Amino acid sequence: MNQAIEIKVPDIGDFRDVPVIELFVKVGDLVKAEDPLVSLESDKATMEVPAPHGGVVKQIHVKLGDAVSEGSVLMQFEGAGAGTAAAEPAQATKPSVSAPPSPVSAPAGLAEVRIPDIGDFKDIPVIEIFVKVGDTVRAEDALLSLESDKATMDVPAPLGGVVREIRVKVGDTVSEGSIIMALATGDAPAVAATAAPGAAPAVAAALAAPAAPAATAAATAAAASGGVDEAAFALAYASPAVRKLARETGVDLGKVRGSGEHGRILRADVEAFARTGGPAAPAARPAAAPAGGGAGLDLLAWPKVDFAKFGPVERKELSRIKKISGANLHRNWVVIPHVTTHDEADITDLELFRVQMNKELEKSGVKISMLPFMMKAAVATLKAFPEFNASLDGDTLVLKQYYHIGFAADTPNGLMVPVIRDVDKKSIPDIAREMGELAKLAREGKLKPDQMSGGTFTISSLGGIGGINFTPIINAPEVAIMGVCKSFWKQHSSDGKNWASRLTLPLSLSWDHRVIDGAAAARFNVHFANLLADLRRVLF
Ligand code: CAO
Repeated sequence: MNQAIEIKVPDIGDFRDVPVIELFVKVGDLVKAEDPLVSLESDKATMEVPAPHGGVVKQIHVKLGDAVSEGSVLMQFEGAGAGTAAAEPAQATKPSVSAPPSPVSAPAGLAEVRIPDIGDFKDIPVIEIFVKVGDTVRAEDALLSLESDKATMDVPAPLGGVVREIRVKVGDTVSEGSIIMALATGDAPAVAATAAPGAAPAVAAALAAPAAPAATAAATAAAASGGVDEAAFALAYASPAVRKLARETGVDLGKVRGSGEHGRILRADVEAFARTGGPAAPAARPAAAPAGGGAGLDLLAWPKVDFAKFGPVERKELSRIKKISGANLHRNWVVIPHVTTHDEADITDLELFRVQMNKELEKSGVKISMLPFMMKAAVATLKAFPEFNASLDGDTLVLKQYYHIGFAADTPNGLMVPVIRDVDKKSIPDIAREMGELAKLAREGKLKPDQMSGGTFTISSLGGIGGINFTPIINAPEVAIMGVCKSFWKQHSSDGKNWASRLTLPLSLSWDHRVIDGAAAARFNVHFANLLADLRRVLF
């Protein structure tokens, strides 16, 4: 006898009130055991609830956006299978995500690990993979390492399991949401589904999407669509069910623009793509960005010299950070019309004040160098010259109303630029303390992406080392950078008659001539120098 049976949300670990983001079935659909029914997505994980058994969908009790928890009734089934099977799902999803740093998608025993929120970073290369297929990992174990031009980041396992599949290789680039590997969790078998007697069908289904068995569909699709980019397919932000659908319908997932939250590709996106056969319109490129092929400079080839002909040499590969930051510096130098304006600030009084302040703070353990004062002076100057606290977006200038100041830090791995947020709201000792902490993290290679992003202006201080002037390279998309060298004593006179020795700080402001004019840059420096000469105007 056919009878209706309620399908409930299985055990989903500690998650509560998780929104339904996708419904894979409608009333009247005939589903098989383990077919995905709905997708739930919290801020940390995406979970597909599979059918515990086959049946016909009689009623659906949830709609997109509804928040559900373990035990919430999702739908009712009717069918022969429904009457006999247990009400509990065959294999409840158990993400057991205690403090998951990266989002997972867990279709009944198989968790797809994605790149977590890594700030504004995009297309970051994978530089190392710490695990191989078959390895057992615990939650928080490092899975792989990414390296941007500014930081190296380890991506930890969001939950424990056995590595079933690795979807990336060293050198691939990834962004937030890219799927990097699949972990067999809970009771799921550790070996390939086909070789494991009793492997959960959902596991097999999930694996079938990217694995070889789908080759026929993929090959047909490739022929029809001009070839599937497997690397882009593997990294697309989509659930296993959607990936499977893409394979079945011959859609190259890498070309589909996701309409879901954070660009997640939904079933409807794949269906629409399959219908129209074309990719969604490409995102508009900001006009300020350089053309992909560069400026097409027709330059002489780089000279190839056998240096060993002239004397002994040693070859040493550039560090990874240097290689990446070098590429960024090169782009910024070539694309931005840099001009550097030099000036000097009289910091005689400020230095006395700084020394006095350090005496008073001796017991607190905070030591204040010239840099925190320069940060404060920079903010006050940026407020007076807002176009320096801006970025170009095509023909539009985006004027920022916050003051996050980056500072260049010299580290054994290369140059890093940590950012101190809301400098306008912080005291000098607070800035000094935070700067010390960030500089330490930078030297240890432990800066997090959000500690290096969002800067609006940068100060590059070589004052602790030496130099008279230099040309700092603008840290795009910022439009100006203040370079500072070592202070020195200089005879100064304002009338040519009375002379005095003044401690003088050399300033080198590089600015983007597309945004800033020479007169504004000279005024900026004068304003900045005047503030340092009388910092009471900034501090009080
Ligand atoms: N003139 C004279 N002395 C200065 C000075 C200046 N402009 N700036 C700093 N000093 C002094 C400090 O007071 C300190 O003196 P004491 O040891 O006697 O107290 C000493 O130089 C060392 O300072 P510091 O470098 O430790 O501290 P800081 O706050 O000035 O700088 C940091 C911190 C992280 C910016 C710095 O250590 C650093 O890495 N600088 C290099 C940045 C760089 O590479 N820039 C080039 C990038 S290319 O565009």
